[in-house]
Amino acid sequence: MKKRPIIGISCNYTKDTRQISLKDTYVHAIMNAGGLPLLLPLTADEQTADLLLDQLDGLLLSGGGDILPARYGEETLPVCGPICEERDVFELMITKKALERRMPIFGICRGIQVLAVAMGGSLFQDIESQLGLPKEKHKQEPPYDDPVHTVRFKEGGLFERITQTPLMPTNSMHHQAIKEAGSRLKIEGITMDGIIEAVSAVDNDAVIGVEFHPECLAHYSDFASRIFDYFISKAESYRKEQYHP
Ligand SMILES: [Mn+2]
Repeated sequence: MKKRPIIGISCNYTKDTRQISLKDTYVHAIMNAGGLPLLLPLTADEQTADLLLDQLDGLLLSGGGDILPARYGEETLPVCGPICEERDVFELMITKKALERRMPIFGICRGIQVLAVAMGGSLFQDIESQLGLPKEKHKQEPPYDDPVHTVRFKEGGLFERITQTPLMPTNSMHHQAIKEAGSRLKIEGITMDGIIEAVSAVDNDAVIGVEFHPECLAHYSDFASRIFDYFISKAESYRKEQYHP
């Protein structure tokens, strides 16, 4: 019996109404690529996080709000958006644990930022005010499957290999971005205005992140669906490595 790789997806948390939530575009992109999505609860308990990871073959860090700047060594500026402490704590903990296990990780939007902070990097708290970029360039209005900028992938790099293109038209729904990728992440793609939009781990090509939203493009963009196919193939390999008959 063939099992499908199980992909844990981190969710949003709204403390006021005690609601855990996730856009179903993530779920469908994982299922269409052959994975089995599992929505993750939030916990600050280390043992619970370990037990969750025991069930998974891959970790998808989804989009969402901002990370507390103190977690990357900065004071919070007025331009920083709302913070969810529970989500910061859970995602940074489970990401560090997944990295230790060498589990495949795919960070999207906030997820690439979580990946960067977990690996010692830092963020721009607001690219519009800190870099003087026009807001509409990276924070588009719906529909979100409409490309608004182009990401240029590193020549001969991992993302060029995955997507089979040097230039990928992408959507954009973020006001923060990676400032310093740190020594553990390779920069794999940037926009024409210099924003880091794709990374991979220096020591593990199963750990990737993007600032754009391929889950909203995957139904018609081969480039976007190839990224999900790649992630699921890495999760499949990881599952086989873990399985000891
Ligand atoms: Mn962008």
